[in-house]
Amino acid sequence: MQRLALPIASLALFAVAGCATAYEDSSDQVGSATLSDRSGNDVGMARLYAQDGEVTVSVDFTGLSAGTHAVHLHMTGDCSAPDFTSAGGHLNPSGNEHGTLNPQGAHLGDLPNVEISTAGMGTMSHTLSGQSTMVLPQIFDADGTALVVHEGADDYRTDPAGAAGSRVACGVFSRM
Ligand SMILES: [Cu+2]
Ligand SMILES: [Zn+2]
Repeated sequence: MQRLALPIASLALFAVAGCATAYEDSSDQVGSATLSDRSGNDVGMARLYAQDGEVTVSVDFTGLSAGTHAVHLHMTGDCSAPDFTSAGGHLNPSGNEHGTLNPQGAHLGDLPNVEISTAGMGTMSHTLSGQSTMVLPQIFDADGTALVVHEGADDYRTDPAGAAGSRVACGVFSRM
């Protein structure tokens, strides 16, 4: 088994890397959001890609506090309030409860936690459930959509927001 395990792990790594590269193809990019913290500092960039009928959110973070942070799509593209509550609740067109570990979940806007290094860096990528023809009109609806980062981790089950604490960064998606 020991001799088999390594080549299989290598193949899995190769598959993941191949996938990430495909989504970095700028011709598939359909939107972006510049993320700002509460002091107005630039703390990263979120990009939306539409490929093979699905939508992927990829985020590069810089200058966030180290540790585990929740990341969500929030229903209103408005980061104007100092505490970012203007972005509203999670993007949830299906009327579900919050969290991938919640039997009544999840919201369309529920994304995986990101691990931020001591240097303040981190990346997160997630393919949203549903076809892009359904998902993109939800993201680019009349009042838009924001990507919000929280102070703490999402427990993936506590309705309505994963017990993730206050909002520390926010960015509004624009279409491209
Ligand atoms: Cu959130
Ligand atoms: Zn949620």
